[in-house]
Amino acid sequence: MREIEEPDEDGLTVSAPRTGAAGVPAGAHALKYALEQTSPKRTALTLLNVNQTGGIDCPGCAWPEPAAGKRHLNEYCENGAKHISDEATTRRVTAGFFQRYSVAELSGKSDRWLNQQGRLTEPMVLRDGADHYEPIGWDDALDLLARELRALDHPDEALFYTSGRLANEPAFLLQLFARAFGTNNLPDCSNMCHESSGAALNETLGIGKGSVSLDDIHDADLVFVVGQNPGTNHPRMLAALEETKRRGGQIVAVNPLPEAGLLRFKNPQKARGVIGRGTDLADQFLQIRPGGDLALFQALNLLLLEAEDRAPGTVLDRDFIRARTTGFDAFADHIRRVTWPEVLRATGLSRDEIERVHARVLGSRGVVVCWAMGLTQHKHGVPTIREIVNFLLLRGNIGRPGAGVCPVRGHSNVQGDRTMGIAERMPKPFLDALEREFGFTPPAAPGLDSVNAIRAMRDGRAKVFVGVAGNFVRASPDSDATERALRGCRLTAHISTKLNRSHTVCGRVALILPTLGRSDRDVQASGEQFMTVEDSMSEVHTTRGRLDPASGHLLSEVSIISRLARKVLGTRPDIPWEDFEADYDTVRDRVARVVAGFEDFNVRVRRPGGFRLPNPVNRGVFRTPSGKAVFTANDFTALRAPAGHLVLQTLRSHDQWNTVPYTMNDRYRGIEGGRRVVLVNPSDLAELGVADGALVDLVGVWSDGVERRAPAFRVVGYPTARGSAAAYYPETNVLVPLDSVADISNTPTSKSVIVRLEPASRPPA
Ligand SMILES: Nc1nc2c(c(=O)[nH]1)N[C@H]1C(S)=C(S)[C@@H](COP(=O)(O)OP(=O)(O)OC[C@H]3O[C@@H](n4cnc5c(=O)[nH]c(N)nc54)[C@H](O)[C@@H]3O)O[C@H]1N2
Ligand SMILES: Nc1nc2c(c(=O)[nH]1)N[C@H]1C(S)=C(S)[C@@H](COP(=O)(O)OP(=O)(O)OC[C@H]3O[C@@H](n4cnc5c(=O)[nH]c(N)nc54)[C@H](O)[C@@H]3O)O[C@H]1N2
Ligand code: SF4
Ligand SMILES: [Mo]
Repeated sequence: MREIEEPDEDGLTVSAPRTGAAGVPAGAHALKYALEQTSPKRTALTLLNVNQTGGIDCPGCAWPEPAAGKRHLNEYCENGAKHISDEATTRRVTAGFFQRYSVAELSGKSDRWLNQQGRLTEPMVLRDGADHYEPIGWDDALDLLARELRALDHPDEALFYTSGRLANEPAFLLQLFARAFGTNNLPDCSNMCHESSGAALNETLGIGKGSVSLDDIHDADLVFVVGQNPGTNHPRMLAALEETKRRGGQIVAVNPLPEAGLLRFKNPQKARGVIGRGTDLADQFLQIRPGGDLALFQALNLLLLEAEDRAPGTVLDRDFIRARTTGFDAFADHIRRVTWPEVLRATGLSRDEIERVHARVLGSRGVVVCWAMGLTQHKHGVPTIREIVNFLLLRGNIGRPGAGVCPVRGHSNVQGDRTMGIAERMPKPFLDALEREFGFTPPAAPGLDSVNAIRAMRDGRAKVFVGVAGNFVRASPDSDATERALRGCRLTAHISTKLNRSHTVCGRVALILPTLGRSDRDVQASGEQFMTVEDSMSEVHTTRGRLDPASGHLLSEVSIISRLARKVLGTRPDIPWEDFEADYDTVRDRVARVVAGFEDFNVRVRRPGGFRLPNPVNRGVFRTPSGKAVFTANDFTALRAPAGHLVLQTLRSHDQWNTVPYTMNDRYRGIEGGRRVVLVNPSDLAELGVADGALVDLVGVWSDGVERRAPAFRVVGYPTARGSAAAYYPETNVLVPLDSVADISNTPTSKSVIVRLEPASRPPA
């Protein structure tokens, strides 16, 4: 067996951060990764099909494709190519591999090593007291899991975690099974991701989704890109922003880091982008302090109110505010109490910079605000996003062309999973529809989200953990606490495509249930199947794999969930699980009757490009209790670290997919050959008396007094905002306290961890 070795962590080289993204080098890097993982033939079979009408939906991010008919032959980005080759790899994890490595040995391997071993090929079990996983047949594996589930004192002792890789059909079946079994315990990656966006948008606009389409981005006069690194995490968003600029729009980027993709873009799909200098993207870059965005948008709102005072009737959209919103007066009173010294301290910006943005706002009719984890993973994530809604409502920038809210989603189908009912609390009309369709009463009590699921396992209230896609152990905060929680379970089971850390942190008994990926052909009793996904802009379309499955033993997620459900529930309630498994059209027929907006699902999704779910906001309809959009008054907060400390954000490198690093490089930031680095502003280093290049431990500070330490990080002087630092996730998850969560959304505050730097307690690994 070919073993993939780790490169030396101390092979680190640091060069100046890049000032632009994409272009030819990006394409070459993707192809190199693809050919390392798989054969030229498989590369061609998959890549030519990515994001084509009727092809494979890129398993990367949730950025939408252009309309059918307007696509390029290579409608994918460098990172999309890496994500798909990582799945289409020809490397295999076999029964022999598990015979060779004990679970203890696997626990000692890095996340990257585990992923590089290749695709999982057959179901494996770790029996009580055993050191090694051993093969188990599908029937026995599912019997074992079903027995443990049935033996629980209450269905709420089970947890069903999902990640946004899951397509709509298995997502719908999983929530159906969990609710028929009797629990709403459906924690998902959203809880750690865009939950703050959903919470803020539901409250203020009546729907937890973005309101814009690609055309709105193209047609906007002004686009804000806030708390987001699109050059790495949503690369084709740069093509959309380039189009905005071409049509005369402007872009304002707000970020503590001068990310390459925010500054300039060389479009690899255009000759001009390949040979030329590319497009300058951001017209203005605001290097904000972490957590300063609430203050920034409050200042912009104050400036708008004052401009309206000076020239009444010319700045605010008075008709829109009167007819379509509530809460304006209380909001305005509140904003008028915001003071500049507070704003400048919280943001680290100058008044002049903010006034220049204000001037751009006054000169723009259509404004779109885009954001991602730089806003949602802070204690004040929800109020920050509510303040952005205030900002847009003031000038009627919701529900008209070229304007609106754009939370840029992470996983390719994370939005669809929510639409299908993957959430620990779903609105009553959804549960009622399930009841009508399937003839059982879903549990009414809310279930557990991700953070509460960890607490429940820790406290012995949850005993069986089932993970469908994802890598719960590494995605979650407070790694040591999370690992202890999972080890306390009676059974942990994971439905996965590839090996990851969650398979090595086991309950008393553990199961690995290997499954088909997006790129694999899925053949069932009625023939070849396709599945469906919903992107960040509510476009629903098909995804169909073309490759021969990684092994003859793999089952699809739909098959695994349907068979498990039948074993656990028997024939009550009367749900035709066999039909669902045999023909996914029968699943979609049920979705059409349960989920609003999916009428005629099977017909409409087969049309080229699929269909867009309606967003009532774009018809001026707000499904809030008052029937109007809601202005909110949000308390002003500034995020400060105590003297001698820094605010650490945990983020993604260019070469990773969430918990899975592909290589040790982060090209745009000039970091190569190592991931245990911490980026700090040189002036802060001077103040702290720490040398650039020093080896340090990152030590977390939190009110529970527990010492959280991430050992042996190399300090890199880097132009980040003063007082802040950045290091990669998941290596730093050990530092994020379980109880440090965003108000209302309960999302871990992965972008504001208070740390100090101490001389390293051990040499580099
Ligand atoms: N290649 C690749 N693509 C991905 C992923 C991946 O891992 N790899 N993951 C996917 C997923 S699930 C998600 S959710 C998205 C994540 O997409 P992003 O949100 O772009 O991901 P992060 O790397 O977490 O980057 C957060 C950005 O916010 C900035 N930031 C941090 N704190 C603040 C703040 O207080 N204010 C402001 N204004 N900015 C701040 C950081 O400097 C950084 O640029 O990407 C998706 N796409
Ligand atoms: N500190 C810190 N923590 C974070 C974040 C952060 O910025 N900082 N970001 C958070 C965010 S935004 C997110 S979304 C979460 C991500 O958390 P998750 O979604 O749980 O993690 P992933 O790394 O995407 O999961 C990768 C695994 O998914 C499995 N997989 C891949 N494709 C498939 C498939 O088609 N089917 C099945 N069944 N399995 C598949 C593979 O086994 C792979 O190992 O992490 C969160 N955690
Ligand atoms: S932008 Fe996102 S969805 Fe599109 S090809 Fe790149 S990774 Fe895939
Ligand atoms: Mo995410």
